[in-house]
Amino acid sequence: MAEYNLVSECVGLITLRNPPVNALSAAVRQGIVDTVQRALSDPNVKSVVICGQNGIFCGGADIKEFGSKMTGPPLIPMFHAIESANKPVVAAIEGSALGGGLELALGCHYRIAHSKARLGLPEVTLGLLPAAGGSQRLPRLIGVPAALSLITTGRHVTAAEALQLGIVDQVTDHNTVDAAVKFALSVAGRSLGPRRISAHPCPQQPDLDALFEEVMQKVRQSARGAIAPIACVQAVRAAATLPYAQGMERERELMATLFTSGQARALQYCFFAERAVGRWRMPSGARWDTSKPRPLHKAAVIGLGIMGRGITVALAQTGLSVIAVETQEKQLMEAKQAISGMLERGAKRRGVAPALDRVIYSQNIQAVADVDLVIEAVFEDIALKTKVFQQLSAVCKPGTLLCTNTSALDVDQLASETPNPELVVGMHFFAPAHVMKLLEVVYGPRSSPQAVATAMQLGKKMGKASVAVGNCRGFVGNRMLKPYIEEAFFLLEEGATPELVDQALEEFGFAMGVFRMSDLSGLDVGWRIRKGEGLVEPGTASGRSTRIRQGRRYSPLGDLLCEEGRFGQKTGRGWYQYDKPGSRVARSDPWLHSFLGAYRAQHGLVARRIDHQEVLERCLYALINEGFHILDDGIAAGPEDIDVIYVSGYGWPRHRGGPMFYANMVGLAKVLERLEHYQQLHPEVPHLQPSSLLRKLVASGSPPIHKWGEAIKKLHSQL
Ligand code: 3H9
Repeated sequence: MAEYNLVSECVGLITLRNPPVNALSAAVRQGIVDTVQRALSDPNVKSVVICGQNGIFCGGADIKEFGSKMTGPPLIPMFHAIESANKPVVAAIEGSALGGGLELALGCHYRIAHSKARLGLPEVTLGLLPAAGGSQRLPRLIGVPAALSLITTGRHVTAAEALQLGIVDQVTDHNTVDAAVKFALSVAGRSLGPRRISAHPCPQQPDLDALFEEVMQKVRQSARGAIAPIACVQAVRAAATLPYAQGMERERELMATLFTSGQARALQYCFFAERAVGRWRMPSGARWDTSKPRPLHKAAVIGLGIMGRGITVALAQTGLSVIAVETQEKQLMEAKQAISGMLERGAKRRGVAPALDRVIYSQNIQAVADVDLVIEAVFEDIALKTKVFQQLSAVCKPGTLLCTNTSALDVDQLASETPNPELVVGMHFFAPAHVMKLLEVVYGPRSSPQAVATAMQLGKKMGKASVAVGNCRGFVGNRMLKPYIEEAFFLLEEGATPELVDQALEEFGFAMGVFRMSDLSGLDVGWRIRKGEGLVEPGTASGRSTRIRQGRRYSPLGDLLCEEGRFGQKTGRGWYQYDKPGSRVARSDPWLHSFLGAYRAQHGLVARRIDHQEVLERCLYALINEGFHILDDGIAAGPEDIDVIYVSGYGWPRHRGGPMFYANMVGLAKVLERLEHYQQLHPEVPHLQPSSLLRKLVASGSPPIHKWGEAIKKLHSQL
């Protein structure tokens, strides 16, 4: 709703009231219509100020209303009524003015922002475009190139940038409403014609066609199949080339297509999933966030390899003091140089001073005695990590949280090496740790809720999508990746090429196909893990290797490449070839193709034609099937947790919502049918065996994804 007050005797003050972000729900829209009418018809009122309660102007249209039938007054006529008012209307922007919130402000005649405010049109991130006139007004106000940059990316700008761009008229460090009321008084009675943005054409832009062509090309490339960014360019083009009324019609048409699209549903699902995961429930539905996180002032990182360095930077950037420990002097000096460089570059990008003095370097583990939290990031070896944990237990003050950065090892086993297993959690960072968005917080059966709450809050402070997951081999992300990669290997055996598999996955929207990704992260990583699992047989290179190991189909292709010294980008050769070690441009390698031919001949395999559909079904459904196992095992609290992990850490295209959302969109019955089909063809591949949860969900009528939680609980209670 909206509240109305008369202030300074002649200013009508309208306050949006809809916590927490004053979203434009039906009640708020009705409130604005009513209060604007009241202010305009009151002869005592000379000008009007619109603000939001609780330090936030407006977070835009109410996204929760999108799925249901529209009630209440629509936005567009409401903004027109404000713009055509005969008294000046001033927006007082505190906190955020986003989406419909900024569109409301653009309908006003003047905009005053607090210096800490952020403004933007993020609709594209929800699979939409600013369709309450934003795509038509913003280019008219700030010019086509700047509007394209904001609308196609959804980027938020600071008040200072908004002032520079001409979005706001004034920035204040003081009380924004007071400043806006003062401003409103000063402009009372002035002619409003020049302030009505819709009445102006866009500022002149030379060579408009070339500009749009270039932008469209760039947007298509980065959109990776998402349709909203393209519609955003088309809408701005309409603003630049058509009269306002026709431009609005084009905006409406484009929005109509987007609004009901599967992509918009997927992106809006991601928005809510990220927030739900932040509340990190237990699989049972119980919530742990009632447990108060511990205050953290001082942290330590043990082991300064690539991961340890990134973690040190991430910690220092959140404002913590960090003791960075590496036992070898040479490595310590190298790490110091690398960490300082990363901190300096990061600070330059963010326009702040580098936090160099927040990091203290030491060769001695005793230096961590008084820290509140330690993140161990030594080499991925359980014996080594065990030793470090034993040392830490002896050195650290009572109550210090002990976290292990592991991608697969048993967190509970490490916890059992300490006298206080409740203080142990896993923090699975992704390289580079100061850049990558995802953090899996792994709780063992004995981790205390407070320890997990503290790790989750630390992740949030680092700006990460933090997801609490249970303890199992590979946790959630890597456990699901295993069948995905194995299917890709099997497809090569059966006749596919790395190029074909990668193309299918990249057309689906992955940032990188499985083989390009494997070349980037290093083939030796998986080789080492498979060796640890006893899967790699000696003599593989001689061709004597078997393709059934530990009772199931196994492809030794990755091992064979490693035996050839082909570790991927770092050696200049892997599934592709590179101009030089470290180069990023993957080129087809004729050697690899003849190697695959020879391998198939050696094993009596006849290459067959494999199409993109089969690549997607086998790789993605195998991954999704593992996701259902994970839900069944209670390792992830819900499908949202899995989806956030895949979208923020594994390059899954956000506009497809994550693997579990995708399964829901494709239809659970179809996923089950295809898994059964492939399982019949490949009975020696256990990961194609449909999970019992998937079967049960299909048998119970394939409930929509938001009802899976209920269904899972019911299924478990029937056991
Ligand atoms: C639009 O405007 C379309 C128009 O162009 C025209 C259409 C015709 N609606 O993020 P937080 C909830 S599209 C409903 O944790 P923060 C959110 O779910 C919209 N609910 O807080 C959460 O709920 P819960 C374009 C919303 O302080 C709670 O508020 N606008 C909305 O970290 C707190 O959210 C956007 O895309 C909403 N619009 O960040 C802006 N926004 O507590 C989306 C939030 O139950 N919003 N909620 O989990 C944001 O970016 C951030 O929420 C914001 C605050 C920066 C505002």
